[in-house]
Amino acid sequence: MSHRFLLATAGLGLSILTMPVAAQQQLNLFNWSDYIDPALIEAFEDETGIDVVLNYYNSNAEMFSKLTAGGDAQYDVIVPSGYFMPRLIGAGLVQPLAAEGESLPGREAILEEFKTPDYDPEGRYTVPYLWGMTGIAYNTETWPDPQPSWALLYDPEVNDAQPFALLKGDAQFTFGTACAYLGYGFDCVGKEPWIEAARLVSETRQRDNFVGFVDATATIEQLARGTIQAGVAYNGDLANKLAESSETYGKIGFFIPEEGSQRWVDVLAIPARAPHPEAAKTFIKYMLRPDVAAQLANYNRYTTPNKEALALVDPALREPPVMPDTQTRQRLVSTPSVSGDTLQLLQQLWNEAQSR
Ligand code: N2P
Repeated sequence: MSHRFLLATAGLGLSILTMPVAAQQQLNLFNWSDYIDPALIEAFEDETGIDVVLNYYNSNAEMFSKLTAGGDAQYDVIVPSGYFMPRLIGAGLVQPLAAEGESLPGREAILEEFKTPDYDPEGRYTVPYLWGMTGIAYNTETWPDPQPSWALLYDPEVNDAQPFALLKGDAQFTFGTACAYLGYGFDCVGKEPWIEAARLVSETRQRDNFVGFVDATATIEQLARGTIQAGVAYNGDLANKLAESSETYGKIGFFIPEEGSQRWVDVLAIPARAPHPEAAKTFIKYMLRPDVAAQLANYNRYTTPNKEALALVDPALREPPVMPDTQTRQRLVSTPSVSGDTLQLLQQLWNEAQSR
């Protein structure tokens, strides 16, 4: 029996002898890669006696397909982007965090603007984890002073020869980048803008310098290696890598295109058939603690939706480029949640855009 397990059960006295090894002593966390400080996991394990098993994904689409393939009975906590929640709720893949009319203790620490979001109006299914922005990451030696525009990816006259990538994984995301460039706004929804976006993505794919659809985290690695010169990435991922090694990542720049982009919120949720739902709630309550939320943000270089944590984070996280200035904020929109026929149309156009 591990030392940690003994500690956790010491208070239970003799009953331990008659109990099977507690089923709640494990937590299967399914998270984006490189998205939590390992020290936070260790501290949680030490404090609670719960062993954390980590599994990773790199896009909402990847997470969604694992959940529908049985992952909803395998994982205890997932970290989808907020706009993905209605799809998960609609497909019966997540469970409420608290009974109706009740709320999870610790929720009061959340900033007002994140308490009753569109994707979960009563705050029954989610607790916000971190928020950030999507933009273009590029090689500053190739483009010392680029126009901050999606044209760097979509206009062959702006970039006729340098290798570049588009974002893999989620239709709405990549169509958002195309829609913004075409003037429909990143939060475009509906047949007309999506057909145009699909056409643009499809044409772009056929350019000689298009390398492929690449996940945002991998985009940064490919930029560092020189495989690509421009792609789509998230602000904190780059900041985190820069803090790790300015030598490897120092030549990568980042901007929020002037035509607009996305501000996303990632959330904690519990899959419908999670094997350890109580451990999951213990973990979510832990993540709501201001000191823990601040450490999470400091490590990841993303912005915290936790009001009390905001006072505790590294001051650099309360300033640009991590915290957008007023001008940048005006260019940011949330991705709207779509469902039913609209979602089907989106998937169909996305499949076509990737294969035609
Ligand atoms: C993980 C970044 C994930 C944020 N490295 C995307 N919403």
